[in-house]
Amino acid sequence: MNLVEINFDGIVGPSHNYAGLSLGNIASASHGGDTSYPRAAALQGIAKMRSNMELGLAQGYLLPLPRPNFDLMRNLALGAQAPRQLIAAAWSASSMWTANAATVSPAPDTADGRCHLTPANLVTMAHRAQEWRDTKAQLDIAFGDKQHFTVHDAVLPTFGDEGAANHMRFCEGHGSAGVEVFVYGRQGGKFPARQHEQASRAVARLHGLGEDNCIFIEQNPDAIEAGAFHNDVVSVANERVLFTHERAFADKQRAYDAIGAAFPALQIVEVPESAVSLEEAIRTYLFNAQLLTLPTGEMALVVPTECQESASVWAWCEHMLATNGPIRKVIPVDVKQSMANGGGPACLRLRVVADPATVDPRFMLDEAKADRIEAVVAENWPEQIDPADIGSDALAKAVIEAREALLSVLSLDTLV
Ligand code: SUG
Repeated sequence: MNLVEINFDGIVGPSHNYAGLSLGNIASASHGGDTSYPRAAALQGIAKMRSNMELGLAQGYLLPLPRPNFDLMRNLALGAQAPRQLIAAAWSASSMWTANAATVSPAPDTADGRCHLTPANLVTMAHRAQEWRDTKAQLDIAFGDKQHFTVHDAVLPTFGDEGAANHMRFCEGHGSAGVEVFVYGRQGGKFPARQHEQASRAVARLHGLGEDNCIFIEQNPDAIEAGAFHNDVVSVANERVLFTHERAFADKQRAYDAIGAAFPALQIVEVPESAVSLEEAIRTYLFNAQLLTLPTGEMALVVPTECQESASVWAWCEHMLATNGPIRKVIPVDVKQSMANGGGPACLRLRVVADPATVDPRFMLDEAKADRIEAVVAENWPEQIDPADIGSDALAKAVIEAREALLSVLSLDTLV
């Protein structure tokens, strides 16, 4: 088995828009009502995938979900006079943030030696709660090889689950056994805590993780209050490394000790408040980075260009590179269309450790396919969407036809 990390990015859908739907997500709230540029958004995402492939890394993708969601509109009896935000929910392209598509436990960690995936119920936000069944339909195809994968149903919506965005994995190498860390929030603050502890524990049980290879840690309520609606806004892990803001966890020493006890090779790269404030980290998404192991064995951090534009964040990155730490490269990428809705490079990808030969090839990217996807996007994705356009029949038709053109080019018409 050739177990490698494959990043499955969400292709940004043709209905990408700014509706201010996510309470507690500061970018979403502050850009609500802006004009969006779906074509540019999708091209930015494809450019990021290409850039990671050029680093020599395996790349896959998941497809936009059917929008507008007429089932949801019927379910909530959404006529033309319905509240704008509810109509916008049925149009949301939020499935682009595949870090929320599912939680993934690779085969070396699980009791039955299969890779387990549980789609996230995303129950806290109406526009996201509609995603999981359609997401699962894709996971069922992409990871349909039952000898190597098990795809579960989402956990009961009583317990909010937001998927891989609140999950980290530590290991010596991606193909070796790992320790999985689930980060949950406690309700009662100004903003919703979207990840429930019981959802994390249920996912760990479903995946067959053991007492010694999974840990549950509370997120710092101050971080949620400052706008870190998922843990991946304030920390990210890869192999031995935890890259984190010092205020990410409710009790940082306990968190570091617990991870270190289960995984003694742990290396912590902590960014202190004195170097980058929590607010600046959240504004620039320094931690919503892809921390990647390059074929040379070095680690690279793929950050949004917003980091380069921030004096304190960039000074910290330069300082980090000048020291002898485990992260040897920082690579800025432009994902501004997604960032304006609170989605950085890490939100846009779901990590799956697997042998690429066991994944349905229709979900794997290569340069020729990237060319074809780009051509479909350039020809069919709306150039811009003004908030007043949401709900219009003409735009609905354009969005549906654009997605169908993509499915057809990728031989995935069964998802229509
Ligand atoms: O769920 N934004 C997404 C961003 C998800 C980011 N994902 C991770 N951190 N992994 C969310 O809040 C905004 C949609 C709008 O307002 O139109 C939105 O859904």
